[in-house]
Amino acid sequence: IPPLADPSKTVSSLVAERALVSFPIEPLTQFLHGANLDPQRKIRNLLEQDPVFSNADKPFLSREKMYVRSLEKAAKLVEMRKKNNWSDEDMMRAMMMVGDSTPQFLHEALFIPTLRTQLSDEQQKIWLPKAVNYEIFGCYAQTELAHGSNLRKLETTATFIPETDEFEIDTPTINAMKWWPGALAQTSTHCAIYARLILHGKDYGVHPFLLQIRAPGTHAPMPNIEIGNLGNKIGFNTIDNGFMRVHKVRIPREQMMMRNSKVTREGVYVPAKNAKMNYSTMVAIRANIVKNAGYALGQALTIAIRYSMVRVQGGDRIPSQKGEELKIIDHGMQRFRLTTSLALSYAMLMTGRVMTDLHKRNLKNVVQGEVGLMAEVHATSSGLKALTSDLATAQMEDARRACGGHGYAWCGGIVDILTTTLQDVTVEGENTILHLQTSRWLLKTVLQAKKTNDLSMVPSGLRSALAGNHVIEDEKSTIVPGQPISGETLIAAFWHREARVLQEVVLQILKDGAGEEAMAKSQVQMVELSRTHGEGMLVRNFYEAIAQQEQVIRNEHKADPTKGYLPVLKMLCELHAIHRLIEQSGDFLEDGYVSRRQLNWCKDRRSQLIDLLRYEIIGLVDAFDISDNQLNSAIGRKDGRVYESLYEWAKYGMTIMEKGSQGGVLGFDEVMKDVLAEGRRLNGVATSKL
Ligand code: 6QA
Ligand code: FAD
Repeated sequence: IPPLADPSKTVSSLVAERALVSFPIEPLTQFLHGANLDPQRKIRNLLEQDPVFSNADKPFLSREKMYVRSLEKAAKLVEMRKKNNWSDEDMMRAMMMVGDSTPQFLHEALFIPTLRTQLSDEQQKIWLPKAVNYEIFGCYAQTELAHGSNLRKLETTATFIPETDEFEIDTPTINAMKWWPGALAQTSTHCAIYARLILHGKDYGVHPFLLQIRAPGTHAPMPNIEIGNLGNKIGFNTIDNGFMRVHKVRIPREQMMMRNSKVTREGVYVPAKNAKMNYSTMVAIRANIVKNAGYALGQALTIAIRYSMVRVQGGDRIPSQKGEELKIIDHGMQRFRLTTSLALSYAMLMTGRVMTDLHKRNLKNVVQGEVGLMAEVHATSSGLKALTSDLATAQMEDARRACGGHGYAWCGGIVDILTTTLQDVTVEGENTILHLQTSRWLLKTVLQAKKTNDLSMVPSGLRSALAGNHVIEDEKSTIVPGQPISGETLIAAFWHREARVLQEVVLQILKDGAGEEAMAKSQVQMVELSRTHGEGMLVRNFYEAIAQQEQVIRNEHKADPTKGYLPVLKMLCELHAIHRLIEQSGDFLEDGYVSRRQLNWCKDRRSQLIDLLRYEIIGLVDAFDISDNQLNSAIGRKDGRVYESLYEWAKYGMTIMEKGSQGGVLGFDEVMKDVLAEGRRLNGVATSKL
């Protein structure tokens, strides 16, 4: 956003709001970011000193210029990495701090991890240094024009040619051409290409290979490779998503990625311990999407909540207002929308951590050839990726609407983050497909437990919910009017709901014969099952994160956990669980787990919590620690100087628009002059007289 004069000034309403927050912000920021915080801030300081990382011009650029600008940022990051000796993790941090997407993301987050998890140690010695030093730049080419979700039906082939010890890569039909890969159209020199392995006429299914696609020096496509750009998308337009046709291109056998499955010089196939090891990049990105969902929503809410404390509109007829208008945050509906979304973003952040830890544990195992955790990690990351990307994008859109007209403007800042994040419901597996994966795993686990009479695989909360009679009479209820509702009660409610949905799906599927046919028939219920599973995890992980932090504050920080941010987080957590229960109350009410009267008490408690949190929410968003350059928002800036900033932004836009017509008014000389002159002529006014 264009800078303003007198940068130390903050509008008085935000100063007053911040003064009312009950806890110091920094310890909460430290809790949210953990060990990442210091390196993150160090890197951000470096970035923000360099004008190349300013995002002010982004909305005014053509798509071509946007792409080149993002490459300039990427090139600078590469330079900085070398100069500052950044690790892979530092580079990921830097990319997240840029506040813009660059094609480098595909190289760093998809291509290099694919090399690390799919290349053998010997192959890594050759290829990793090239990739890490940017001698080559890569992308992930899996999806085809006609197939993306169902990987078993990809058509690209890699046929072994024993005579020359090579593979021949081919996209035999138009449908088979690679379609969608980011950084494929212009940026990459190489790609990880997923193709069916054909050995002596036999099809061994989809495997990864390394393919050079552009020539060194000229960057022209290699012979027999046709590459193109897919054009504009809803967002993410700094990235060159592309297509590629490959006509019988030979690569050495050693360019099959052979960490997991192998083909020997004799053409013998050595299978991986688990064929799904080929898919580990997808699992990693799904886990990453879960990790980032709460943060992306937090970014939109930082904008919407700050703006709602500066914007004043309506309410002047309320007698106590004595003719003064209200800050829009003080309209009940605005506060309700934004506070419940904020609770969700925190719940997702807590779950993101659990997902990251689980994924890291699995990755360490997989690289060493241990596959025991894979199915669980695949199921957990699939359902959570689907749930969190759905919820985050829906609530971001709601936050955008909550900013009225200025939310629709690009310079409001939510449009860019929303349209970038919208891809997350599609990429790495369309959300429905992924929910179905989670449900399959849940159903299998429960059916297996039932068959063997061994319930140890079934989580204990679910076990007791499956076994118990959960009708709670009002007089025995742990939901009491005007009182906090305990974590145990709310967690048990979510287990109960999941158990009920699970039982319904199991019964239906058993009735229909328990095979693929039955599951295909029950897709709607299966997606519901995965969602209920994920919703329960969001609630449990939030409570568990708070309980753990309470111990850390007491034992490690030697401080009092009843002071500071923790009591506020507890309210936020309770609000999250109660709000999600009310939002889906049909499921909880149906067989009496929660009575209608108890539901009304829940609603009262929700309102109470939203009121209690009224003067905390600015602290809760400031604690995300998102800089103004990352937000790139005229209305969400930390100093609250919304109207000055909107005006500066529009003036800046005008200078760019006017440049187009060499000092005149863009469009007038080229088009409007004649249209207006013709109008005047028709009205009988001589143009020459004017
Ligand atoms: P099945 P089968 P059982 O947003 C970010 C952004 O980045 C942009 C990057 C975007 C990059 C991409 S890359 C392309 C991603 N493509 C997909 C395809 C989705 N489809 C699939 C599979 O086909 C499945 C998972 C649907 C599986 O299909 O069951 O067939 O393959 O499976 C048999 C059994 O194996 C189990 N299984 C499957 N996968 C795994 C697994 N088990 C462990 N690990 C796995 N990975 C499966 O459950 C089956 O089990 O038999 O027991 O039921 O035969 O038909 O994946 O995703 O889009 O950019 C940035 C800027 C943002 C981030 O920040
Ligand atoms: P489809 O499967 O055609 O989905 C269409 C609809 O059919 C969906 O509603 C889906 O739920 C439904 N459907 C399909 N099958 C079933 C089923 N069995 N049961 C129930 N419903 C079903 N790919 C790469 O390889 N590399 C990349 O870098 C890459 N980047 C991308 C970036 C963007 C911005 C986008 C949009 C896509 C990218 N992709 C990439 C491709 C992406 O991974 C796929 O588009 C995605 O996996 C969805 O697959 P699809 O397009 O085949 O959808």
